Amino acid sequence: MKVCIINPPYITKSYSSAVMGTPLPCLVYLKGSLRNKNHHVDLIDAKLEGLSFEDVMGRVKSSMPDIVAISVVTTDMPIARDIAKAVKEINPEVLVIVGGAHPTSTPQKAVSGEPNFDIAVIGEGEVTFAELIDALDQKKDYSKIDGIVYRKNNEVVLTQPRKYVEDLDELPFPEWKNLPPGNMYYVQISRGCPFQCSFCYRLFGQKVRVHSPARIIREIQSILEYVQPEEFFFSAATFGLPKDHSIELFDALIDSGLNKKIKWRAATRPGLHDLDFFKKMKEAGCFSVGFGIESGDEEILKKTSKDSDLKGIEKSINMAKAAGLETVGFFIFGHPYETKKTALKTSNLAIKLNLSLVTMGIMTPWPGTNVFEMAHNEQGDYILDKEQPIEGQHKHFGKRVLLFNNIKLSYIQWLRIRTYFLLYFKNKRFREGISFFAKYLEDGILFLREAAADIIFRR
Ligand code: B12
Ligand code: SF4
Repeated sequence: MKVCIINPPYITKSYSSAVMGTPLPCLVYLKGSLRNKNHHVDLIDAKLEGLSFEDVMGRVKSSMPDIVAISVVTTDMPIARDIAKAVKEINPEVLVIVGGAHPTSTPQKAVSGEPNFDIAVIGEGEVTFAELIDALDQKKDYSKIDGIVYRKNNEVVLTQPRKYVEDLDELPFPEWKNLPPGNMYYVQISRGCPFQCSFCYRLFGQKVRVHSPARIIREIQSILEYVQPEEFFFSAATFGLPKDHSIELFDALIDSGLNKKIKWRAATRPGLHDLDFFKKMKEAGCFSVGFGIESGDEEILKKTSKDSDLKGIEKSINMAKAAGLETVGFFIFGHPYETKKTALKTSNLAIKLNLSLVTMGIMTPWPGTNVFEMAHNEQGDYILDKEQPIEGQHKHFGKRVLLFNNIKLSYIQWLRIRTYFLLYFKNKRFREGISFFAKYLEDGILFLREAAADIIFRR
């Protein structure tokens, strides 16, 4: 079978310029699962290569695959639909398979109302995809394959859920050189998260499953054999769980000498690690640690089920700084029951913590989350524009569908600008501030346009 696996292009050009250069892991994982099976597999990572929709379709047309497989997060849905439609226009016999966070969190809707998506893979993809492609190749019945959704006589059929792979090392070793070189590489450490934050969909369940340190080291070495990336991102829902595994990994990085050869970053949550842990992280080659801080209000923190408090947040950040790590803070405005007062506290906390970098997001009700349910049930002081499709719920599509009873979007936009500005200038980090604003100039203009629209339309 000739299979083409696609990571769709970014919707906006400016966004792509800021984050281009990072290969999408699931493409190499999925290709790995078809290794030694006599299939021909092409990968198109449009985001990595900065390809447009037309570029992608040009490549698909020239390779003429039997199957086009698309990886879809919710924000990619409009462009994934366009690709599937264009594929069917070229040849209606080509089968389109989708997978990723969006179909996984919306299994009932993954193919219904989507005439150009034939089959969706739900959950962890490697094993399901390999079984499915084999069945299609051998023209066998695929109705017994776990973890898929498809249409049969206009009915949507959902098969049994796919069980998670317990030992991640059983998954095929990814061959990153199947993609053009990038400047930042995600290396998967674990899958699953035991926490239950109200705004997050846990893609791979609650149980944390890990790759062995030996395999992680081997994967990094295999990447270094053909490219010297600027940095690695140790990908995990919450880095540092379980602790013993992390310590073993740090030791393996130190013993192999990789700690001196690579720079890596990771993201975790406050209140989980102590000073010794951060010091060991630093010794193992980590240069930056991100924290999901979310809010500066104690009550909101309780309501997000984040299970952290302001004291713990400050302590964690100070320890990471004391260990010599850069600190990144992820914050969200628009938590359930957010008010002007609580949002201002979030802005003030971000400035006070004097983090190396902050991202101030606005709540998006991703499917499968408590926030999504609350928004649909008009709880949490949310106002939802139900006319908008779910994938419209993102800033890059213009109109936001989630609004708030107690706080205007224009005020949130003002708070975001205030935070970015005061983080640098109140903390007297003038040079850094100027280079931050210069780096994100293009995004900044879009952001200001968005903010201006919210102010003009009094949203
Ligand atoms: C770590 C993480 C990240 C990391 C690394 C992501 C990565 N791709 O490895 C970073 C920081 C880069 C990131 C970025 C983003 N993330 Co994120 N991320 C997570 C997190 C915490 C864990 C996900 C994970 O372990 N990924 C590992 C990879 C291997 O999984 P995967 O790419 O989905 O691929 C597997 C399956 O989905 C499937 N699959 C995927 N594509 C396809 C395609 C086909 C054809 C098939 C058959 C199967 C298949 O098979 C793959 C292998 O098993 C989850 C939350 C959670 N607790 O689970 C959020 C989460 C997935 N992220 C989310 C979002 C929104 C994003 C961003 C869009 C944020 C943004 N605005 O830029 C980007 C999108 C990047 C992308 N295209 O993946 C949302 C997705 C919601 C949604 N409905 O779309 C989640 C669920 C968090 C939330 N807010 O609820 N993320
Ligand atoms: S936000 Fe982080 S800690 Fe919370 S459920 Fe998602 S991955 Fe887990």
